[in-house]
Parts: sequence; C-alpha cells; structure tokens
Amino acid sequence: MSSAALRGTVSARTSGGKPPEVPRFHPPYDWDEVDEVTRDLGTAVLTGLVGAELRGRFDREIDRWLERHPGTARPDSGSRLYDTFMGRRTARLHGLVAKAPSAADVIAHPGILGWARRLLAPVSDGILLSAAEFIQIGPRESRQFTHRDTDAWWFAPRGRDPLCVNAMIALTPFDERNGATRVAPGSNQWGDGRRPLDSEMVQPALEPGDALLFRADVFHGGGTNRTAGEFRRSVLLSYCAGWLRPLENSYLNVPREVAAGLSDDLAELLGYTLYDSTPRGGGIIGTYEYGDPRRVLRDQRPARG
Ligand SMILES: O=C(O)CCC(=O)C(=O)O
Ligand SMILES: [Fe+2]
Repeated sequence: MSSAALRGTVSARTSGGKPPEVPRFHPPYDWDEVDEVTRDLGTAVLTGLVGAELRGRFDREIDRWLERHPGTARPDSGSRLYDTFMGRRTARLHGLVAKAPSAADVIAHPGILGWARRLLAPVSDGILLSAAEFIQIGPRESRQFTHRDTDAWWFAPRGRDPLCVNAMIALTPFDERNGATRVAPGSNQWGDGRRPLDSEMVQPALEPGDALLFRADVFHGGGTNRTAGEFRRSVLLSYCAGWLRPLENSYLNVPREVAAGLSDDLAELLGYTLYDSTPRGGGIIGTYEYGDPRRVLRDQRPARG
C-alpha cells in the first residue's frame, strides 16, 4: 500500500478503531497511486472523472428510455430474495448500450478502462464487461444487503489481485441521506467468515461525475435512502477477467445488430472476442464456429442511429 494510504489507515486505527477513510484523488490523477491503493485497500474516490457533457447525454437518453418504458426498470428475477436485494424502490437497467447510445462512451471511458485493465492484468490479459448497470435508488429505499459481488463466483479464490473491479459513477450527489454506496475498506484482505460491522463501513460522499472505485471482493452495498423525494442516480461499471463468466449476459441484452455498430474495443468488452491462452501452451475459450466471434458481427449491417 502506498505510504499516503497506509498513513490514513494507521491514524484511523489508532484513533478509536474507526475504519480507514476512502482516499480521494483529484485530477490530474496519480494513476500509480490509484492502482496501488485500489489493489491494496480495495477502494478510492476519483473526483471529477466523468465530464458534464457525457453525463448530460447519458441522463437524457436514460430519461427518454424510462419514459417510453414505464414500469419496466424493476427487479423481476423470479427469486424473492434477489428482487429484495435489487431493491423494490430502485430502478435498474442492464443492456445499456442498446438503451442509451452514450453508454458506449461511459463504458469505454479511457481512465476507467485503463485502470480496470491494469488492475486485472496480473490475472488476465483480456478483460470483459461484467455488467454496466443504471441504478437509481428511490426515496425510502432500505439499505441493500452488504455483500461481495465476487460471491456470484462462489468457488473462485480470492487473492492479492482482483478478478473483478467496479466503478460506481455518481450522476447525482451521493450522501448518507440518499443512499450513497457503503464500503468496507480493506475487506478484500479479510479471511473467509469475517463480515463487516456497521462501524467498519464508510459512505463516501460523491458529486456528479465522481467515481467510487472498488474491487468486487470488497464488502459494499447501496445505502438507505431516507429522503422523501431524492433519487440517487448512478451507473455502476464492472469489469472482470476475460476468462470469467460476466454477471450480465450482454449477448442477449445487446441485440446483435447494435453490437455490430460498436467499436472493436466495446464489442470485445461485450464478449465478441476470443480468450487465447495458446501462446502459454493453454487453450482458447469464447469460440464461434471454432473461430473468432467477431466474425458474427461482420455479417451484420451496422445499427442505424
Ligand atoms: O447501488 C449501490 O450503491 C451498490 C449496488 C450494488 O452493489 C449491487 O447492486 O451489487
Ligand atoms: Fe454489489
């Protein structure tokens, strides 16, 4: 851990057992330090990461989609437990690039993507979008069950390097009244069986455009929205090792003709790529008819705007 983060950790521990603060980085970011802190402490805030123009475009496109599809952004998994986890007063959307064209620019944001690639590089030389999720926590929503996203891959080992990393981007202010994300810094390093006490969770305040970066094996969860009328709006980006099965099924959530109109980078993130370990003497996964799945997109006409 960097000396700055370590100092923060040590001083917080010696002043009454409080959890370490989540370090905040301001532009221009010191990426070496961001990488080290997010790998070791598991989390950091980057202020001013996503600009107002992109946020505005994305917000407008999502608003339009929600207006045209009333009542659809609610959990409907068939599992009561999972639907409660998703939140009954929370609007959620997957398949974002098919719903809001500017989601492509959010998902492929060079700062976020570069960070994800570097953090995942020790375990994988290719990465996938695990999920891109619009999450709007509505008034009077209760707090989400505290969890590790990596528990979806129940049998996967946890180690020094993450298998999946998240960037929670605020589209409205986040604070402890309206459901800001709660995180347990350092919990990526905890042994199995240890769960965070309330006193070990922190809830960093965010301004629109700020991002809370956290490893998917850090304990976290959406906070309680105690307000009567405030919506906490966000987009949560999640990237995983190229050989891991993503949370979101982008092959189904993003129609093929839309995928065909995306940049190569984005199509690869959505899974139109091979994961090739043959240079190491390994094998290949992700084949389409024994070949590169990008072939399937070449035959598609690009989607019209
Ligand atoms: O909305 C949030 O703050 C966190 C959401 C989350 O962790 C999840 O849905 O897995
Ligand atoms: Fe989560």
